[in-house]
Parts: sequence; C-alpha cells; structure tokens
Amino acid sequence: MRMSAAASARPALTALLTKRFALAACLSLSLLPAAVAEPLRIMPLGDSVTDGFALAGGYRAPLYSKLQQAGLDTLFVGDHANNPTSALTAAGQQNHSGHSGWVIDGRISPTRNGLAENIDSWLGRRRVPIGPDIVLLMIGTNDVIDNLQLATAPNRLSDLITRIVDPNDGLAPDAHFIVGSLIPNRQAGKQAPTDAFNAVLPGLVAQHQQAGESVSFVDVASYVHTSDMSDLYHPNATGAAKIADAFLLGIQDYLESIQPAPGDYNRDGLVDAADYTVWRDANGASGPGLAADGNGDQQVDQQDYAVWRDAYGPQPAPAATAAPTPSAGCLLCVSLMAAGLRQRRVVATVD
Ligand SMILES: [Ca+2]
Ligand SMILES: [Ca+2]
Repeated sequence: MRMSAAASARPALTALLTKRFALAACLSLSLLPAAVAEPLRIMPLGDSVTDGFALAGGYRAPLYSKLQQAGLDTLFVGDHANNPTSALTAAGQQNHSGHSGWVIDGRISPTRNGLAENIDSWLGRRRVPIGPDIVLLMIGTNDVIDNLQLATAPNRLSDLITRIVDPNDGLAPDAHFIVGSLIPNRQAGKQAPTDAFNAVLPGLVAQHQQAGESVSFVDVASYVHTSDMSDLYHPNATGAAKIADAFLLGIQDYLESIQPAPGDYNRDGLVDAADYTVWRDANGASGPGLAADGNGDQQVDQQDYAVWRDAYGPQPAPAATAAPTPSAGCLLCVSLMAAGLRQRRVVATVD
C-alpha cells in the first residue's frame, strides 16, 4: 500500500461503513439499511511497545490525538486497559492488546507467552465488544531478544496474520490488518536480526494480499531512530509520536483504498450498469447511508444519477428517465458488458 504524506485527513469513516453494507447492496441492488454512526474500532496489538512500557499510553496516546485531529471517530479496543494516560482514560480510549514480554508464538518459548496461542481468548466472532475494524501489529522484538528460532519467525507471524484475518475462518475476517516493522533494538548484536526480520515483512504482506486477506504494511522502523529510544527496546515520547505518525498514515491509506469510486453504488470496484440499477431502485429515497447517494446530501435523485453518469465515462450512459423494467435492466447490463464499455476498478497494492 502506498504510504505518502498526501494521505491526509479524509472523510473515510463513511466509506468503511458503506463497505459493511456492500454485501447487502450486491444481494438486493436496492435500498440499503441506514448506516449507523459508530467509531472505527482499532486494536493496537503487540508487546510492551504497544503497552507503552515506561511511557504512559505509549504510542497509543499520540495516535489517539492524531486520529482526532484527522477527524476520524475511533475507539481503541483490546483485552487490556493498563498504562493509559489520563486523556485516554477520560476519552474511554484506554483499551489495547499490548502484552509486555510476549513473543509471536509462545508455544516454542520456554519462558514467554505469545500472541498466537492466546489471541483466541479475546478475539473472535462472538467477542463483539472487542472486535476490531483495524488491527495495528508490532511483534517480534522479544523473539529477537531471545534469538527464538528467528529463521522461522516470519512464518509464525504469517500464521498469526492468517489466524486473525483469513476471510474464511479468521478471528476477525472483516478487519484490516496493518503490520508494522520493528523499531530499533539497541541491545548489542540485535539490530541486525531486527533488520533481517523487518526486511521480510513487505513480501510477507504481499503474499497475504494475494491470498485475499486485508493486510497492509507500514514501515514503522523508517520513522524511529535510535535517538528516539528511551532504553534498549522502547521508544521515548518522540519515538512514540513517530510510531503514531506511521500508523496514522497506514490507517488513512487503508481507508482511502476502500473509498468507493464516485458512482460505484454497489461498492464492487466497478462503475457500470449495476450501479445504475442501485440508483434506479433507490431513486426518491432519503436518509443517511444510502449507497446511491453519490453527492452525500441524504437524497437519492437526479444529481446522484449525474454522479454515476459522469463517472461512467464518455460513452453514452442510460438515461435516468428511461427507468427500465427489471427485465430491461438485465438486458441493459448484458448489452453494456458485451459492448465492453468502460469500467473502473479500484485496487489496493503494496509497493
Ligand atoms: Ca459498481
Ligand atoms: Ca444525493
């Protein structure tokens, strides 16, 4: 996924909400249920860097501030609520899943717990109070410290990603997973294995994307320098703010990637006749969360037809007044596809 400074604040929460209704749109091609305003649920997941060892709130405190400044309505979720700042507590944002001292998979460690064998206990389909929309992960520092079978550490991380976001049987199959690289490790001899671990991550994430999992990579390590560390393994306040910067861009880039193209009323990545059908069936409706409300004024009308028509391209689009019958609509779909008229697809990529 592209990471750039251009990824500034965007009205993207609506996009995530409409994503949740995409299946309904595809199935019914009709009026969608009204979207309910709800915060974007973010789970900070990892070890003591996520917990915030020796720094109240860790990177979570500045990230919350930056999310607020970006205009995003978010809620931190997780199985822990320790080590907050007073501001996080006051805002009800104290939750996280940062587990100090943990490795990726504790089943191979003689001394440490890990995420892999424990995460089922707080994350799963039935654990609605915690279920995240986005997971932010940094894990592996303790594997490096222990020299814990590092050759296969990426495999363990890969298994953990799949365990969480596998579309078929993951613990949070609808969540997006943002994998962060590891910040500097100042213990003697540990930066090289940290770098080696980090170097594998982009390719690993790409493999998971190709498998249909919603995963992206954020190179947190490129933001945080050794001067930003408070001890051997943990960031100071400056470093924590930089981690927050990295994850904020990762979140914004993900939200941008799922933003439907103008006129893509059934959220399938294409602007085509199926979207016209969604508009036609909803024409005249009003209220929040309407998929065919292309200009966001909570009314579905000719202006939204124009949004779809203009996105469709230079070719003649079906007239709004034609209002074809369902059978005529199907014929229209077939004829348009046969003619190979313009389609647009939105694809999120890693680079
Ligand atoms: Ca579409
Ligand atoms: Ca409208």
